[in-house]
Amino acid sequence: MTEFFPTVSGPIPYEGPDSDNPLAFRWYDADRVVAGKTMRDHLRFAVCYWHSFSWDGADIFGAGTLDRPWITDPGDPIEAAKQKMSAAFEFFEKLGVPFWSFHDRDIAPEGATFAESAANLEVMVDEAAGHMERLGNGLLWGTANVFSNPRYQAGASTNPDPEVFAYAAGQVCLALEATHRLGGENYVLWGGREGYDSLLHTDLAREQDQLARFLTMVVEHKKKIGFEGTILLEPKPCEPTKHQYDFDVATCFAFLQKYDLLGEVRVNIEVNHATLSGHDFAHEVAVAVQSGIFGSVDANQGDDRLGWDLDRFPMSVEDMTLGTYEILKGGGFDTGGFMFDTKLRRQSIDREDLFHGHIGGMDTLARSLLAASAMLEDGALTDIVDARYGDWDGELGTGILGGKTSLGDLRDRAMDQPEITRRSGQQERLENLVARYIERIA
Ligand code: XLS
Ligand code: NI
Ligand code: NI
Repeated sequence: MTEFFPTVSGPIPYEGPDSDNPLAFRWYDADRVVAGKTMRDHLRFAVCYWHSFSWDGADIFGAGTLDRPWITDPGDPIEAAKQKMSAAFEFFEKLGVPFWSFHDRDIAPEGATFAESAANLEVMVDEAAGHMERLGNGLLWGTANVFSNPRYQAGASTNPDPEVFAYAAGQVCLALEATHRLGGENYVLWGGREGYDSLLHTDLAREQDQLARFLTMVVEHKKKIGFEGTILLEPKPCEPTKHQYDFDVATCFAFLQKYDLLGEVRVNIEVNHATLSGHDFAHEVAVAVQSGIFGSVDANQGDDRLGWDLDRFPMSVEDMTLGTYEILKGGGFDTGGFMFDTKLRRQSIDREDLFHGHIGGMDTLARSLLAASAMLEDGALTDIVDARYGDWDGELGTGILGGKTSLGDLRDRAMDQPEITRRSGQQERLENLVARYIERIA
């Protein structure tokens, strides 16, 4: 069998923070126990198939740049797909990553008809099952690409043409079954082209109802086939459409409530989608946790000055620490994990660069885990937050929240009260505290 990554023997070893070896982890020590669980079980890393193995570096301004010998056309599309899959599994094995993720069209070529596409998918799911058995790795999630083919130009479930809805439903049905067959822990629905570019030809109410019906059918089918993974929506505010319906976590929460899907569907939060929606990653996690819909994370970051989905590997320990802190505070991942929905930069053309990107991302998140869990264990911030709201447990607070006090009561009470004493919010002190936890990681 061709070896696609001959310069890396793998599995990538853990060598500690003093190591200068670029092909070693400095922080991610899979077996190290942190707050009662190994790093492997806390972080649940996954590599994505699409950007890492199906993409050759092409962008809207130019052709592919990356050295990707497995993306060739040997004449037979299934042989090509098998070759790509062996490159992917060689990479998963050498990196030493416990999970992977795919779209149906990443692993199997689209055929001339629906039936042909279905047959291709079946062959490639068998192939993947063989690789997974050999390697003993897991599938974090599967999904369907219902946005690339021109038939989806006006969306999949939100299309004005019910024929397109029906076709997409068939495709998602097969992708869900494939995910189930491969033991997937989740099934993801990113909105793709579920949104609009112009209100002049869009019926918002109909499109939302269609989306809800589609999602309900997915939930029904999940139960029918006995899939025990979690169904996840992936919020994103824009791109490719001007306004995506799954704008952010709060929007998804409202949607799930309105259509009675709470308890059935959670969210997959992408770090850079949070940025694009004008939020911090930590904010999106916190909103999901408090709404009971936190599921999984796509760990790719953006760039503060470029307003599109850049899919960079996460390199900011500070940003990731704040998000990881919210995840841990909420009890950590259940079926979710940190998935690298990440792209290399277009000039990082060597195959080995795929290792450097993932090693850096995994180390960033391992450091974030260490800082966040120390903060949580010491109660460094929780004690301050508890004290800050402590008066709500007193007579006044419980009276108000218990519904015993009226607006008029509070008017009367205010008549005899002296001016209120204010307290410092100490934001800078707390920011320094977080910085100290990050400095102290060991
Ligand atoms: C696009 C999304 C996509 C999903 C999977 O912005 O991040 O890659 O994660 O369809
Ligand atoms: Ni994503
Ligand atoms: Ni994205």
